This record gives sequence, structure tokens and C-alpha cells, in this order.
Amino acid sequence: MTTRPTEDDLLSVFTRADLGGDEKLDLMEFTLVLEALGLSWTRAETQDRFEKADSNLDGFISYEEFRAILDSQGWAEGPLPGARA
Ligand SMILES: [Ca+2]
Repeated sequence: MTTRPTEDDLLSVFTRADLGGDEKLDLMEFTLVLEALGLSWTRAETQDRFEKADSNLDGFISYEEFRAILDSQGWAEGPLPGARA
């Protein structure tokens, strides 16, 4: 067991939230990720983080963007309740 989620955990969370199966998250799917990570933000906060995470401004969060913001924000500390397969 580790105190930080593994790559597989994060990919699992991302994939589970990617309801469209297009390997990128829209705002609604991004909200699901936050819930899976145990983060509870207001709609305005979520929108703000979404826009910050979307580094190439295409309106979606790719897995690379997801990882980048997790690393930069340190969000993914501790276990991921929703990540157990
Ligand atoms: Ca993007």
C-alpha cells in the first residue's frame, strides 16, 4: 500500500469518469473525477479548476492534462476511495 495513488488508480478514476469513452473529460465528467477523489468543490471552483487544467483550451481535459494538474496541485494525496477495482 502506498500513501499516494498509483498510475493505475488515476487511470482507473479517469477512465471511469470518461462516460463518453473519448479519452477526455468534459466539465460534467471532470466533476465525477473530483467526487471520485473525495474533493468537494462548489460549481464555481470546479469551473475554475477545469479551465486551469485545460492547458490547450480545447474545452476538454485529456489524461495528460489531468495528470499535470494533479501533480501541480497535489490533489491526489491519500487513498482514492473510488479507485479500487
Ligand atoms: Ca484540453
